[in-house]
Amino acid sequence: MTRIDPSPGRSTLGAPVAVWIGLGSNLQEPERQVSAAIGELATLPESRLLAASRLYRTAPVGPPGQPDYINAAARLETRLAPQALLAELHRIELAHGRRRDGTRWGPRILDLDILVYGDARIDEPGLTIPHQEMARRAFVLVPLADVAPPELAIPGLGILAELLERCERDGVEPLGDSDPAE
Ligand code: A4P
Ligand code: MG
Repeated sequence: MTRIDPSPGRSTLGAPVAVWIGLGSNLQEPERQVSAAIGELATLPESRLLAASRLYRTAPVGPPGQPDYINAAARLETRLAPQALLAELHRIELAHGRRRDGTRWGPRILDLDILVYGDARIDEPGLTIPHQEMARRAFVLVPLADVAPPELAIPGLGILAELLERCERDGVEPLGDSDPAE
């Protein structure tokens, strides 16, 4: 993995929180959408992008007939509160032209999910952390394992390596030309 150097000269005062973000797209050149979004995560306020996974081509989970997805994961540290981070992610989704039509698990230009926010367990209107479905989803866990230690404890869900062992990895393939970055 290639290390993304934290920007030099940036303040390290305070206690940033370790955060993992899941990225997904299956519309409008998904590879480009996900790669660009990773670049945009690097520009979030009060945050540093520490690592990005490979890009994975994944079979769609949800309504049939939709295109394959490109999925990835990113590791950040941030001083943004969870709701402020979510607002930043929605801003990026909107800038990519994301429109929510209410179809659950339907096709999308860009989906950015907060998977893990430190050791927080949050259940508020519009924000559930850890992301509810992640424990069962190889398209989330496999990219996450590129940028998180196997012993990562996902609050309320379990240890990453154990969740990975239990999930069905078929249909999750790294793209040949993508390079994990840490
Ligand atoms: N929300 C709540 N918690 C969070 C969180 N931790 N991070 C809220 C981000 N958002 C969170 O999401 C609905 C609302 O969830 C948001 O407004 C936010 O306030 P959405 O993205 O508009 O709706 P959705 O994505 O259709 O629903 P959901 O349940 O979030 O879907 P998922 O779980 O994201 O699944 N198959 C493959 N292969 N790869 C994929 O990436 N993605 C999905 C979507 C389905 N199938 C897929 C993939
Ligand atoms: Mg979502």
